[in-house]
Amino acid sequence: MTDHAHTAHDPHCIFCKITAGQIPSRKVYEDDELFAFHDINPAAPVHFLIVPKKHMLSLAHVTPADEALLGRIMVLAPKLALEQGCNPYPDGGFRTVVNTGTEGGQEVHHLHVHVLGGPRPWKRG
Ligand code: DGP
Repeated sequence: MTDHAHTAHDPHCIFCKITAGQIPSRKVYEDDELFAFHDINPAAPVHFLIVPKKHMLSLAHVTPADEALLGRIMVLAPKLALEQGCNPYPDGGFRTVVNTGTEGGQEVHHLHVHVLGGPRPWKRG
């Protein structure tokens, strides 16, 4: 089944396997559309990823039909950041990162938003 520009599930995609429970992860959050889990290689004391369950390759592939879904990710990020132990704004806070394409540093080609936070220094950043 296809949903405009995207595929519901790519059986070869590691993040599709994670959201489907076929590969274990440390889950942070799940609803009908979104899944969040801890990064396997954390670059900060708090480092998790928020992904859409449907397979979307990257931020370069989104369409206006994705506006609500992307908005939901951005509204969810600060809520989960606090729940996962990031300190509150303004002295705490968190970083959100979306790597897009090879030159953008994207290694997993399923759209994901990194949320990083916690006391510094961080491993990267
Ligand atoms: P990016 O470079 O933006 O595509 O980041 C991909 C991130 O995904 C990277 O920080 C490591 C993480 N990652 C890759 N494979 C797995 C996995 O199997 N499980 C988890 N939890 N994270 C993964």
